Amino acid sequence: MSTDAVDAVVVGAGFGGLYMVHRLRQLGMTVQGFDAAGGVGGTWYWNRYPGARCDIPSLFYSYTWSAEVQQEWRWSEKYAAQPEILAYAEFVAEKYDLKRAFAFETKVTSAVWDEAARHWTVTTDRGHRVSARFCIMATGCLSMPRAPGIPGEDNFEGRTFHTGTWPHEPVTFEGQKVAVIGTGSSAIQSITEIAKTAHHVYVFQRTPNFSVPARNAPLTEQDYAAFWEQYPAYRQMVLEGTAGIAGGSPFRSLTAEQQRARFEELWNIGGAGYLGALADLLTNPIANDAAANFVREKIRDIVKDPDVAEALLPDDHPIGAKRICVDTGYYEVFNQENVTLVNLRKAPIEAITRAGVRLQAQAQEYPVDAVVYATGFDAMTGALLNIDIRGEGGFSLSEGWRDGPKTYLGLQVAGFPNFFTITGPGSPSVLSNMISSCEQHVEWITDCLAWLDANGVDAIAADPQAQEDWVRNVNEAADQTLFPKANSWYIGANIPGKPRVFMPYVGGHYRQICNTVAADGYRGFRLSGSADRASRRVVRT
Ligand code: NA7
Repeated sequence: MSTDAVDAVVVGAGFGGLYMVHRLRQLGMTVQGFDAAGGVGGTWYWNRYPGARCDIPSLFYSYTWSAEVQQEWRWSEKYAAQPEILAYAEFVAEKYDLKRAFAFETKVTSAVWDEAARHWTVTTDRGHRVSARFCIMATGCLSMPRAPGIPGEDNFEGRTFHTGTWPHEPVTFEGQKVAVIGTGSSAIQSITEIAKTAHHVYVFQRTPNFSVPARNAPLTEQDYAAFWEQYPAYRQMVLEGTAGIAGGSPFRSLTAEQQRARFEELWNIGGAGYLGALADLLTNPIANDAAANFVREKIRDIVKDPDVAEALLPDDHPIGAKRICVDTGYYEVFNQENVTLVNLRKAPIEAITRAGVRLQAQAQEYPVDAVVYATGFDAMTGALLNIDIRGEGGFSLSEGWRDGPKTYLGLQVAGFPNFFTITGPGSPSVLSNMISSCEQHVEWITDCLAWLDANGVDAIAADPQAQEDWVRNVNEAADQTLFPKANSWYIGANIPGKPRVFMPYVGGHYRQICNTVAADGYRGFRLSGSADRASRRVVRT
């Protein structure tokens, strides 16, 4: 097998990988990208289920690194739907000729650090073998769909779907009976769409979730004008690392009436901004209860059948400690004749049968034409650990992360030189605006690579002690909040046997910490070797 040589391999053609390729090229590096998908877009390539939509406003879920893209692209709605976000990724990829860097429909199977040669050897399921000085993982946080592992899944004779790997061809549920398994964000978005045409939708709920109305709407000229007016201040907040941080007052500084007015105001505005109702909503259990009770009241108001309403009330986690869902008519859909909530707390699913879904104990069966698994992802670490990644001494990442992921700043792993993770565990990632976080990591990595060359440094890897300190910091930050109180995918609780470690960094000032580390000559990183690397660039013909 011949080995192709480049300066850097980038795994993933989502928003992180696309921008990374662009910046590497600007450094004059040769790049080989890989993606299992047939095109760019990452999570937005795969999640084509009905109703798939971003839960961050489109104007903010946009790249800021290209003034041309900002001027030329126009979002049609406050919260863009999946096809529009995918079109945006394609627009950027075309504009900057980024697709050329990628081999699509190609899964990376291994990445192995060659100690002597000081480079990574990356192999794929299509026979590529590429050597690269840098290996950059832009593999996404929600890119490894999780099959629920219910007995009999293969026996079902109807159509089966997973929201995270939705087919490209049009899917119709017109006149059909459909089972949707799960009530997370993907289910909550898809149920309302599927119920528009299906004969009947059975919603199999194990754990109720909090959802707030999106109040989506077309974007107007005035919306754009208002956005550009506040843009410099927003950009400043992004750079200071304070964008998206709750701006409300603390619970105790408000009277009960004022609290209620605040909840009502944000409920009416719509969106996940509800969690910013109080400054201490995610740290103070009493404040959290008040915000949660307000939503429970809304559910009782909206859902006409009191038994169904009761079953929909989230009761096992603080609001926001699991990712809050943002919906369009979710609770209302249970007032439709053609939607039934199946409460799995009364009787769990025993098996998928040839004809549908059978519950335990009750021996009740729901015959359906289609089953939609909206059962989530092996989040944050799943895609990385699906690749055989080996660093110094052949040590594998899966061995190193057996008790949970360990990184320094969510950017690097001790023992894995010149290996970077964009929005890796231990960085704000899924608890931030993912596009902003991708940009920040890409820019930090770009600066780092330029600095290595400028200083004649061959390789960089996290120092084990700095990594331990950072992991402790990530845990301590989480312990100051209510996040660890939920069995969420943030903590790996949705995957049987996955170590329970809170993965995103919620301590604040993250961007400044990364900048200071760099300004201090990459404090906490081990720098090794010295070579005139810039003149040893891999040139591709
Ligand atoms: P989530 O939020 O992980 O939701 C998965 C849902 O599937 C959740 O309600 C689970 O219930 C349910 N589930 C999983 N396995 C089963 C079985 N075996 N039986 C019944 N129900 C099951 O994934 P999503 O795709 O909705 O959203 C992921 C993120 O994407 C979201 O947070 C946004 O950031 C975008 P459980 O709670 O485990 O009882």
